[in-house]
Amino acid sequence: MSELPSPCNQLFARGRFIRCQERPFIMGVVNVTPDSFYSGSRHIEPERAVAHALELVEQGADILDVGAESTRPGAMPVGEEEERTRVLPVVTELARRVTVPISVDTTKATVAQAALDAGASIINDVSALRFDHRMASVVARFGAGVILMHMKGTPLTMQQDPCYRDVVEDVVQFLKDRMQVAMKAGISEFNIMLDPGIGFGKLLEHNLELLDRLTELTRLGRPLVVGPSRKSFIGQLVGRSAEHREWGTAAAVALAVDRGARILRVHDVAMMADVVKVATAITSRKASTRAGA
Ligand code: HH2
Repeated sequence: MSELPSPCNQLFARGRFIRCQERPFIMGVVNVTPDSFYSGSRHIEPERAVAHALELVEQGADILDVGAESTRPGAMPVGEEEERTRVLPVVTELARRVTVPISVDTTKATVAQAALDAGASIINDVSALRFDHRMASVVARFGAGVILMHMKGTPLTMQQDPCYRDVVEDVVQFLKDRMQVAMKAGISEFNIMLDPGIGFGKLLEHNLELLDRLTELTRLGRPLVVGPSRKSFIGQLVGRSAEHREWGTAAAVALAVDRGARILRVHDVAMMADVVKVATAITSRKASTRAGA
């Protein structure tokens, strides 16, 4: 039986109830970029990006995440105008054609504002509102959902010898602080999702520990977004390029579901939808057994 959402972890985006407490949601990645780390996700022409997004919805995506600036380690930043030009036609067309919520992966307030005007309802800010001081007020004004993600430094610097006292405690403290900043700026707690930022300023061991101890992040009381899809920590373990990391991704997704992830950000929606269904069937059985014991 599915768990009913408790009031403290309900999630809304522009007034719409996102039911990810009833079952984990799949967020499908749509990259309108020429340089994302996984070649299968690059769709720089808007028509191809839209076609790909529609396919992901067919395959079971509960949310679409449209991004126009690669955040892979060492990526060169994209200018504001260029990012807006890439993202807007795709969001505008998708807002007409899909009913699932559209998230936009950006750290720039002007891009976020234009995307929200065009019909997006979630801002996925990998800087957790740090890179653009106007971002929080844009999100607040629209009552948009927002993903606050942990990253050490910036995409240009984040993999330069990242070190932590205790990676889980440090990420928890960072997310707690960013949540306070967001709420002070007028963003409702009910609009916030949190993400440990797999691969963002983390060594292999940090990524593994965060995934293993993900349950500890659930004490923050907000839905957890987790994005392990095809990332390099999987490559380090299985010795394969990003094009051949779907099985490794499946293992990470299944364990993240077991440890409390509510939104899985993935490239391979059809495959990971099956993985999430099976993992959820097993974990919810454990929960109901505990409840009945
Ligand atoms: N990972 C990427 C981008 N955005 N957002 C959140 N909230 N969590 C993540 O783990 C995350 C993210 C990297 O993946 P991708 O978009 O496929 O790559 P690129 O940044 O190279 O376009």
